Amino acid sequence: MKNFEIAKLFYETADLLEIKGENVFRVRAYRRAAETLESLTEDVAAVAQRDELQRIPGIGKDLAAKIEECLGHGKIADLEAMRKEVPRGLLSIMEVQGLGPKTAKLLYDKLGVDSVDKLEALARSGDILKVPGIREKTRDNILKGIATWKAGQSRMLVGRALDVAESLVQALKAHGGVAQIEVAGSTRRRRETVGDLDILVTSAEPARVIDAFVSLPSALDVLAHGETKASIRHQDGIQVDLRVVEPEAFGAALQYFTGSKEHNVRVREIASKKGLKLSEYGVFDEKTGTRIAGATEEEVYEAVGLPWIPPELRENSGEVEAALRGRLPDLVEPDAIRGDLHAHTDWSDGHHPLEKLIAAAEARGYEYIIVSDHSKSSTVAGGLVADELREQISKIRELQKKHTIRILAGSECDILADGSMDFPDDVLKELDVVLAAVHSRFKQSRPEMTARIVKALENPYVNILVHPTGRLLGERDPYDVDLEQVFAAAKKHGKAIEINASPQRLDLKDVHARRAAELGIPIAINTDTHYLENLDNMALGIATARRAWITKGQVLNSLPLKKLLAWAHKSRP
Ligand code: DGT
Ligand code: CA
Ligand code: CA
Repeated sequence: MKNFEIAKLFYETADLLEIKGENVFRVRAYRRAAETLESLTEDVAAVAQRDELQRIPGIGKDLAAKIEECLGHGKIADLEAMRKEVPRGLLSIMEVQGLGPKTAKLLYDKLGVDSVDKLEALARSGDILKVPGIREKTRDNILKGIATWKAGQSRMLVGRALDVAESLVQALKAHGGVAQIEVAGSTRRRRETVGDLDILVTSAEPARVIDAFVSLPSALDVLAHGETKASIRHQDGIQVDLRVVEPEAFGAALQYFTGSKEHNVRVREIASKKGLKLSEYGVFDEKTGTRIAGATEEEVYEAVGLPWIPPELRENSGEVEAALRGRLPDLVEPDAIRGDLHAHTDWSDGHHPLEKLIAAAEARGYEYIIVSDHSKSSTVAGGLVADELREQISKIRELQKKHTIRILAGSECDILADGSMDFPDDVLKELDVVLAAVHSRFKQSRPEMTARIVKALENPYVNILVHPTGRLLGERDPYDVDLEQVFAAAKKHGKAIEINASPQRLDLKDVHARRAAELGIPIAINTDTHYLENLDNMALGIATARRAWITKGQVLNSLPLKKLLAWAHKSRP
């Protein structure tokens, strides 16, 4: 568990303790500990490993034990118990900022407010002002809080959605009664953000599965509760739809609920031309109504005359036509990746020593790993000056003697505002691979930003343009840049472009990566690791590459080491 996740549980504990009218000092202790955890720069797991939790200000023996519990079990038993005591409706309205636990309880007791919708209606009508202690100002704050809550209810990053989905699948399996289970919808297609989760199940005991689902501790609200269908609002703020379907229709349902809607429309048209009816229940002969297929997706596609189409391609962006012509791309698979070409260490803003990064990459069976810390102008990220970089290079060469994995000396070198590189050529030439990135002056005009990046790509030592648009999903828009010109320069000078696999970035995004790859630009799929577990994000980068129709042959880091180095050094003077 990450610091912020534990903090979230502590905040919730504090709220519930307060509702229950527990000792105010205990309530305050949890809140303060949560704040401390949020501002802690180090991973609390690392502190726990050193057995130094109680050295953190405000963390005593009890709270240290709770942190250990989170790290060990991913939850707090006391909190789980309290969640069961406090009505769900009350919990759900407490998510609204500006509405403290006391006011929430008051509204729940006096007016029966048990949903955000009800709260909003009563706040707008002014009825909540009748409750003693609720003033105009409280009402304004509540309405503002509701607006923020609604904004936060919008789409979730696919990385997080996958984690939530996986935990739900595990929980449902653990309850028993589940035969087949799959996550469908945009999550299965690996869209960069997800509106809601769609889970499909087959079961001999649908009621058992549905009851288990709506009773999950992570279910804040039950939005619908039918015999074979239910929807909940998950504590992480996403809606989850669960459907129990017949085994003979599982493939058809999976195909239908994976979407996209536009893809499904095209497939149904093709079915219809063949005199077939395709629905979530199966493929049927239109005249006789006989079922032709439905148990597996493969047989559903086959019945309408198509090969199985990978979910990442199902966006009606040419995949159906390609499938009809037998020209679906042979999409890149995880085992094609021979190494990671973007990773940080604690020499700059990474959270682990160099040695740990190397060991982790080696444990993954990678053939190579790069060390690409920031350059000096990225001061907030602790960028290295030339001497420090040289020191790091010699350290890498020394460590190399003890390892079979090839440790590549690199740098994530800033592209300065005028397009020059943060290190001079005589420093860059000591590196095995050079990454170039924009980290400042994001607001430059489109012509300025484009010229800046194009100039960087002209540098003979630069190899890979990383996170090419600088976007942070839901936080920062991409900078204004003419990607066509950037791609043209990359192509002309033989440079690669990155798909940054970090869930907040996924930059280049799918459609742009598809264009770059079509132009023949090598695509590097990199994790930009800052915490060792970020190495796992490679899967998201690969998913994005697959959504971009990218094949193994187009991926830079599918090259064996020798070829990679030959490529990286070919334009050097
Ligand atoms: P999301 O949740 O907004 O990220 O996107 P999806 O694609 O998961 O969409 P969702 O959850 O509304 O529905 C899941 C899939 O179910 C969708 O991709 C296709 C299918 N589906 C849902 N409603 C319809 C519909 O009205 N017509 C058709 N053809 N398919 C639908
Ligand atoms: Ca969905
Ligand atoms: Ca849905």
